[in-house]
Amino acid sequence: MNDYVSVVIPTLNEENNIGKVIHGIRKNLRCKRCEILVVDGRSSDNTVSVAKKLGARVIYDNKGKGSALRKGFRSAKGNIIVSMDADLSNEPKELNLLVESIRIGYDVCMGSRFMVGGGSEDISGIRIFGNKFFVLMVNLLFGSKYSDMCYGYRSFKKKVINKLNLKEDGFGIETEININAMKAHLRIIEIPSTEKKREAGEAKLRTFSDGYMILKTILKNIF
Ligand SMILES: Nc1nc2c(ncn2[C@@H]2O[C@H](COP(=O)(O)OP(=O)(O)O)[C@@H](O)[C@H]2O)c(=O)[nH]1
Ligand SMILES: [Mg+2]
Repeated sequence: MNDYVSVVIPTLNEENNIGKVIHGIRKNLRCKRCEILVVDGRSSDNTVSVAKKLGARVIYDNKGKGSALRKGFRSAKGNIIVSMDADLSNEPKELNLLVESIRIGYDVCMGSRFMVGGGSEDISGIRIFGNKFFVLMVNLLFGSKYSDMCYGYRSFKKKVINKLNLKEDGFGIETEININAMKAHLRIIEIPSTEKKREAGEAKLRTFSDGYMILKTILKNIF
């Protein structure tokens, strides 16, 4: 139990959510040593001051969610890393399941909204359709058995981050992780996760343009 857990949270204008997210982590995450690492995309609101006031470490990256996550993963001090959104859509009580999956030997653990026990209050019909299409495509192309993709609530063994060879700057990052975890023959587990509705502020993902980016991510990685 000498683990050190880093919870990496990309943020862009989440001043009304980030405080509750940090409190939720503190209340629920069972760990002796942990850090909350906020990777801010140069928010124009008070996200950074709220996060700092509540004791999070803050670093900056303004190239997109994927770029922010990559920077956060590099900077994380923990041997276990959790990626979590800042909009209160990820349940902090699921944190221990994510962490435990790494403790018992998996390299990557991915929350899934489409397994028994999972769900989403925040995904539209068109995004469910797109997600299912991408999941099917990746499963056929890379021999995986994923039930979800494009969902950011995950955990990682820090040691395997380099093997994931991550390059995506935007919302293609989750898909890139799914594909490269398969290519690197990592030990992968999915666990059910319930996605709540974003509490305040606006979603940054644009269904069609980011959907196109995700498609490009899949095609790029075939070769
Ligand atoms: N640092 C950084 N974070 C971002 C960026 N875009 C989105 N995020 C964060 O990534 C998380 C997921 O974004 P969100 O808009 O909720 O996407 P959705 O849930 O897929 O609709 C949230 O914590 C956002 O604040 C960005 O360009 N930079
Ligand atoms: Mg969201």
